[in-house]
Amino acid sequence: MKNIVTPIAAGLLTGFCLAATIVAAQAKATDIVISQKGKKFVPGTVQAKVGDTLTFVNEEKRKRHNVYTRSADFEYLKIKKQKPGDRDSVTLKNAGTAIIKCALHPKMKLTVVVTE
Ligand SMILES: [Cu+2]
Repeated sequence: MKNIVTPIAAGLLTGFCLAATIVAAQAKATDIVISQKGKKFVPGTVQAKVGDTLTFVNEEKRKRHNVYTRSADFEYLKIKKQKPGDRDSVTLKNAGTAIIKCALHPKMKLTVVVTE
């Protein structure tokens, strides 16, 4: 009987530990709000962690924006089109530095420094 109970107990313990780790990781994730206003990303630089979300809010009266990057490993940071009032989010999957731009306004630039 001992031989059967021990692996089950070990399995349960591992399950609890995994669940606790996942809950802790989710609790730490932050939503970082970036405003697009006056043809700028505000703020222009953000520090983030893997798992955090970047939420882009177009606060212009008329202008449209979009979000893209040519930074390696961050190609998924992309929002095709944002009308005034639109609010779109992307979750950071990896560490590194991403330079985010808007194709419609080449001077718009946002630097995102992502750590583990
Ligand atoms: Cu723009």
